[in-house]
Amino acid sequence: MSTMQIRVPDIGDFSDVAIIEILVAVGDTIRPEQSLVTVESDKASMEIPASHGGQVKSIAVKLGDKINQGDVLLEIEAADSAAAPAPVTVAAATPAAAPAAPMVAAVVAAVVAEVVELRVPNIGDFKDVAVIEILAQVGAQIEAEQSLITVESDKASMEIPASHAGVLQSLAVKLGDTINVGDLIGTVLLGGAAAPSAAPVTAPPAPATVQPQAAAVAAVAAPAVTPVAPAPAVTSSAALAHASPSVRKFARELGVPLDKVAGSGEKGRITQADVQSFTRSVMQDATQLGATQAGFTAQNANFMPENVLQVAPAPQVDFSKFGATERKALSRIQKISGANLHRNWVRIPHVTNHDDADITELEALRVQLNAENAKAGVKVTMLAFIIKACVAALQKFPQFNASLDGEELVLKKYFHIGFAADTPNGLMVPVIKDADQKGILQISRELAELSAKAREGKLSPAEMQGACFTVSSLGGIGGTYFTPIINAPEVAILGVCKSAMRPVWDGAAFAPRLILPLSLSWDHRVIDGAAAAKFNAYLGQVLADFRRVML
Ligand code: CAO
Repeated sequence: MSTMQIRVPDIGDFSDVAIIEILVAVGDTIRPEQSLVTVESDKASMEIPASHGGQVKSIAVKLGDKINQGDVLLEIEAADSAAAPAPVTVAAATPAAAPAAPMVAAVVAAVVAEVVELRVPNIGDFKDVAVIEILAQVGAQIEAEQSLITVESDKASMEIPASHAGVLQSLAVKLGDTINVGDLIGTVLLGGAAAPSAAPVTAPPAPATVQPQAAAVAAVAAPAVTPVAPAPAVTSSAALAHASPSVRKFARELGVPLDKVAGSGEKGRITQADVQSFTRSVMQDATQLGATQAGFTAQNANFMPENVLQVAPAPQVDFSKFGATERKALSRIQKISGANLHRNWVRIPHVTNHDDADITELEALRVQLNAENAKAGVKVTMLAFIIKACVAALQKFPQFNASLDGEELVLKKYFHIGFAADTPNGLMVPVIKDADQKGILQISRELAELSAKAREGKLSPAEMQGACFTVSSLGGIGGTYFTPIINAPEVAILGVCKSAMRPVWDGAAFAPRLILPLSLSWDHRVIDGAAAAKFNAYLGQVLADFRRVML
């Protein structure tokens, strides 16, 4: 074993580039070519891989440090065989004959009269890289060095700037195109102000910096970003959020944590508009935080409390260090319900009361009803009775059938009960409308129909709207008690778990009784503990003796 230093390899013309991510930790065992740090300039970002494998003894850099070729990154303990010839692939990837040049090359230009073709310059080992952003519009005046497009490989992204100022006449690429050295990006009319949108430019000013030439300029203006080594099969989960360098810079200036921003671009890429809308959403939430409104607005779906509450960001862990991993995108429903649940959990001061209901007799009735109705094809589950019992409790305790609107309580005179349904795509909450006016068989029928629709992803928006109160039943699955999250703008939710036979003292002896565990979460701004305890107790009484539903 020997100790060796891992240094920054030849990274082309990157100099004084800031470290924005450290991808390894002391004690990690690293492989040659594993990414160690991510650096970023104002135009490109790249990961710097290890030249050797071994165990990390110390890290010589920290976030924000500016580094250059030759700087020490890490010290590792390497097996002696590994310390021999350095298998550095990064430096080798730099085109050997390329002259020193700006970090991102000027675009190769071929000039025809006053119109200059903008082509992809030498971008080192970048091949078939995807265009992920178009940064300029046809008809717009562009400046020399202004970024035209962003391209991205699996390890780095870079912006390709214009070599000449003028009016962008055409774009030859679109999002998703893959490009290579020499490909046409577009054409620019040298000099002149932007054309009015409808009118063509008829009198372009004389070219300022490029002499008209008949043939394409063959020489490469400069090498571009030094490409990094090929990605290892399992990449760091602490990998960069999907955003171009300019968006990263923009986000940094605003103090926006990119890992909290949902990307709306191609493949979930974060655009400047996403950063702006995140900022708007956080600002709005910050101003609304003190308000006593539980209502949901689409704009605050991305609410990130740490931005307001100043808590530390979630840890970024490279799980692949500990074993094999696989990444799976959240479903659309998971994303939507996740944002809503998060908001509700943060905004509503939840308290959960647990209680038990004796459903021995009710279960006997349920079994009997199912025997009688077997031919009718309607299966009665305990959930139908629970929904009906909840209606009775809501009628007795109206503040549970309410929503908070500013400093007023909206008391509802209707009884629409939502129920949580577990579907392959995530949690959905269909609604049984006017449950007070429906019998157990009708509610059972609707439960079955709505559950089936939920699982098939066929619920209409109307079938998921208007609930006053929600029941989340895990009774068919198991468990004893849990703490359900209130489905805002409702003010309470009942969680139900699996009933079980338990010995209950009847004053003289223990008797076997079927006990249903109840968990009622309630909004402490609207309800207090005494009311919640009474609600649960009454619910228990109704379930124990269902005749009380008629009271
Ligand atoms: N105790 C004991 N058994 C129960 C029970 C209870 N509280 N509730 C239901 N069961 C039994 C049913 O009687 C049925 O038994 P059989 O198969 O022997 O007839 C079995 O459990 C399955 O019931 P079910 O789940 O099909 O029907 P349901 O009406 O009770 O529930 C639905 C329907 C859609 C609510 C349920 O299928 C579901 O999706 N539950 C999950 C809800 C959820 O995910 N909540 C968590 C939200 S927070 O993440």
